[in-house]
Amino acid sequence: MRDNPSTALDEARAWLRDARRVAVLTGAGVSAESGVPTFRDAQTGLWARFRPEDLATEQAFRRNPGRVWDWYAERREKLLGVQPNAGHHALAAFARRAPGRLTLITQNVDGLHQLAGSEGVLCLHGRLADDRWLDHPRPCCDLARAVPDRPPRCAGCGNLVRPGVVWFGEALPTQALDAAQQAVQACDVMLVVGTAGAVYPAAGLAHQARQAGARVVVLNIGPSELDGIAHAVLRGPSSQLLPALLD
Ligand code: BJW
Repeated sequence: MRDNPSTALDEARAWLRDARRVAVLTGAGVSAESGVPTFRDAQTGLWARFRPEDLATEQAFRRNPGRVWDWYAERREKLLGVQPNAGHHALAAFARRAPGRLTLITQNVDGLHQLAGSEGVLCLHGRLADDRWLDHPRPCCDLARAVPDRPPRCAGCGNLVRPGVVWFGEALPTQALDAAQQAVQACDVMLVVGTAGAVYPAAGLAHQARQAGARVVVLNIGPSELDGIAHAVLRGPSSQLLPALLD
């Protein structure tokens, strides 16, 4: 594993130049410089202030739907004023220059990759902006006609609306996960950017890429749980590292 800054950057750039297929897995760190809080950063991460088992599980929502709805509503509102940063833009520009070469897989629910112009983003943990029904929808359930409340509900059967994100203990969207697995099996280089690498199955994608023979490059401002399997670790903010690597 190389982590001498300039050597590792040069080496990773050379791997990318020669790569036919590139997979990128992003996490909350990519959006940190846009002002979106991460989850596990010691001072500023959401899990430093809130307990995930009180907010990011289906059981928590069933126990206290108003509290969970309000927490997500506040995060949705804050997102309205947020813009993609140079890291999001570098990924979108790379994909535009070489269509079909890059698969962008994200754990982020903030929609900033899409706002930067990335297409076909595989959203493993859903989207904060989306709503869906808590229980299997009956014919009376129509999201557009839900009774506004905290949370909104179906006037017919009382089914509750929940945020369209993936909580702990829930399955990831099958299509996105299948496509992500195919992309990491087929890539020559995998970039793992701004993620602690602590949440599975997303973090397992980097292991799969390595086992399939890809070069794995971690880009992170601090240590991550995936450093140990990386061929190169680039330390720094993703808003600087991604343009330096991809432009
Ligand atoms: C910067 C930076 C800058 C900062 N530049 N870098 C195997 C082993 C152990 C446990 C499990 C396992 N398999 C499954 C599990 C259980 C569980 C899990 O992983 N638990 C672990 C935490 C122990 N996984 C699940 O429950 C998943 N589901 C599942 O497995 O289902 C199985 C099933 C199958 C079939 C039927 C039913 C079930 C679901 C996981 C869902 C995760 N959801 C969340 C919340 C989303 C909603 C919301 O937003 O509220 O997703 S949790 C949270 O963590 C969020 C994130 O997407 C995810 C990952 O976080 P991320 O992106 O890595 O952020 P941070 O904050 O952790 O790290 C930020 C990084 O950025 C840091 O490294 C910084 O240094 C860095 N950084 N500034 C560069 N400027």
